[in-house]
Amino acid sequence: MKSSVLGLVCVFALGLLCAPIAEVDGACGQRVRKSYDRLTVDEKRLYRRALQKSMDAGYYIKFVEMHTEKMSEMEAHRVCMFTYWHRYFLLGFENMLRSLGPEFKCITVPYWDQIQQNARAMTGACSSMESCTPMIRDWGGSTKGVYKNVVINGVEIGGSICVTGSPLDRFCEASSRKDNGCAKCLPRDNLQQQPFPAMANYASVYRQLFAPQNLPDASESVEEGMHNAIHATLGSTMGTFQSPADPIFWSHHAYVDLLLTIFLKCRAGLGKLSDAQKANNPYTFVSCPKRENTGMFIASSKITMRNGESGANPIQANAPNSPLYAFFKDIPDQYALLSDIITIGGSSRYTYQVGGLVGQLALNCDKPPSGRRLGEYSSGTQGEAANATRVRCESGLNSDDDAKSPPSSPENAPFQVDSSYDNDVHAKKVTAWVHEVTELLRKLPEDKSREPVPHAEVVEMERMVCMFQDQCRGGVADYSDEFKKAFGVTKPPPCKTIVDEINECRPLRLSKWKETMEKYFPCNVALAAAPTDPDTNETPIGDL
Ligand SMILES: [Cu+2]
Repeated sequence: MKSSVLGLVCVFALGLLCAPIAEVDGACGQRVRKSYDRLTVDEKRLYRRALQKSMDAGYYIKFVEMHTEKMSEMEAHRVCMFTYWHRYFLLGFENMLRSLGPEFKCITVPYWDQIQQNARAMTGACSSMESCTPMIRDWGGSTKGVYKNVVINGVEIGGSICVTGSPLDRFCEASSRKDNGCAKCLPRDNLQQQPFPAMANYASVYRQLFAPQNLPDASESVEEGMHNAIHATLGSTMGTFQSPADPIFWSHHAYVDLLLTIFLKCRAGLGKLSDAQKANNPYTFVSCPKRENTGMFIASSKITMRNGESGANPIQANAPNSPLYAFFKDIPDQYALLSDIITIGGSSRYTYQVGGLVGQLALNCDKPPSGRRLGEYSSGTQGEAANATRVRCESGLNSDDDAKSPPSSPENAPFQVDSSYDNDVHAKKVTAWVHEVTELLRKLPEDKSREPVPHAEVVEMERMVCMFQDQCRGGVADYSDEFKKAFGVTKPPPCKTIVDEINECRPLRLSKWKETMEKYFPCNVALAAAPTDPDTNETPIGDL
């Protein structure tokens, strides 16, 4: 066991950053990230205190700077290294929280289990983004605060309200401000008015993860799927690249990170590849283009992640003169070496505790609980399994590559399994619905007009979920112009493309699709501020 002596690091030049740095060592064992909803009340309070302390210490805003700095952002979004850039970012953030004092030394970022929350939204147990997401309510909600915009690291952000509940009462919007010069609130939109997005549904996430055949495609599929849908639905700060200013960001990205970890586990296995093999494997690293014709990411490419107020005088996070050096110095900064979470070097290795629907994806991969892979029975229905937005109203693909699915691995050990999810009534309803629809689709005559594709049943289920969202959960719309501009998005959300296509030229295969859904999921659910059946894990953690 290494020593856990505390050091003191001060950045005198700024006069702002001065906090104890705990050695980021192995005293806590392997890091295990858990669903926020599975934390105890004390663990939830501890994490929120760490967020507050990181804001007070002046570290928090530096992470917002790195997400917006031009050269860094070029490697972070709309690019094949999206997953690994954010993995490095999260590890540095987690190390920073761990450094804030002995009580925080074993903390991990809790993930936002969006498939589970979507299941609850589907069954009507909750309805709005806020009522479905305990961490939003625990971190200030979205309706109490003051009316003002905030210039976060040089960019003015508005919203329905500037939320003042903890931990946002400690938020400071620029490195050069402190104490009473800080906003002490964070803009959010009214999340009691926003339904939970369909792109986080089990069937949709399944398609996003298992239709792609290599890392760049999987990364893009998740980035353009549930990742963007959640950012866009939350809007305000979360709808911009200043989004790390909202603590929800870290839990959202921990979930994205978990999903891409499931992709690797199901394709190549976790802990199976040497560093040399990681650098040349379709599921871990393939050379892929940078944005704006600036070259290629190659196996030896290192991450660009720089802090500096409003982008001025940027310093690489792991450079010895960086105020964040202590948090990044031990994390491998070569993209290819970040590909497998359980073999990342030094103290950075980590894993996830999983259960419920995301546990099914993690443990069974593209095999449903009955043991048969959904894709084995594809009778040829849709042509766009690999990318729901790629083809619209055409007669299928002419390539046969997409019809071949790599074998799934039975190796489950790398994840920790939490069986307390097993009897969750909402997850069970989704599973029962998946089984019923699978059987109904298999009874239909083969659709000879289209090429067979893997996961055809689940692709059809995603189409049903998108239509259900459109007709029963507040509608499916294109992204706002502001969001498109902020995130550089050019395509509509996959659900929008799907719904338009169903309405224009390709109806759902089951004529009684809506009745089939309503056996499990009520259509008319009014948006509400609180869930209708709060379970025991929804104990409010109160204000500090
Ligand atoms: Cu990002």
